[in-house]
Amino acid sequence: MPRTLHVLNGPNLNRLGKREPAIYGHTTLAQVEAMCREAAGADAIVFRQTNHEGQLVEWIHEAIDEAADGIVINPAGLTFSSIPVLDALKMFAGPIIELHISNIHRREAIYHRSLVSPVATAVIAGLGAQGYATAVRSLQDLLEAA
Ligand code: DHK
Repeated sequence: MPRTLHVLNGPNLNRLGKREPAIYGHTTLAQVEAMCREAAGADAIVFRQTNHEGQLVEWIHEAIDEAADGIVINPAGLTFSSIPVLDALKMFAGPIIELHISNIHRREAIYHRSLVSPVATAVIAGLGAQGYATAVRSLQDLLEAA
């Protein structure tokens, strides 16, 4: 039975490819989406990006209400500030992989304390854009093992 995986992205990720390429690389968000769909194989991908906290919260609600099988989320800057995103993720019963393109623990201190990690099944940080494909495949592995 094909699964549905939601890949949700927060602020400024729409500018991947031209945003601080020394940190985030040259891969665009569209290319990231294609990488996720390729990695997913027969499973369906819902791929979204927003610069607005409330929209990200509502998309998490949709993943809950639509009984998504898993979530990959890069909350971007909201990782470190958003109680609403954390509270929404607490309501999701499936596996959650928190994904960061950069290794947030090697960056400025403001990026070191994720509010999301306590509710994430796993955290991937520092693999670059390829981390998204790794996160999708890891979700599939977690779901297979469940
Ligand atoms: C993306 C962002 O936009 C930053 O705010 C995070 C994360 C890091 C990333 O590496 O994907 O700190």
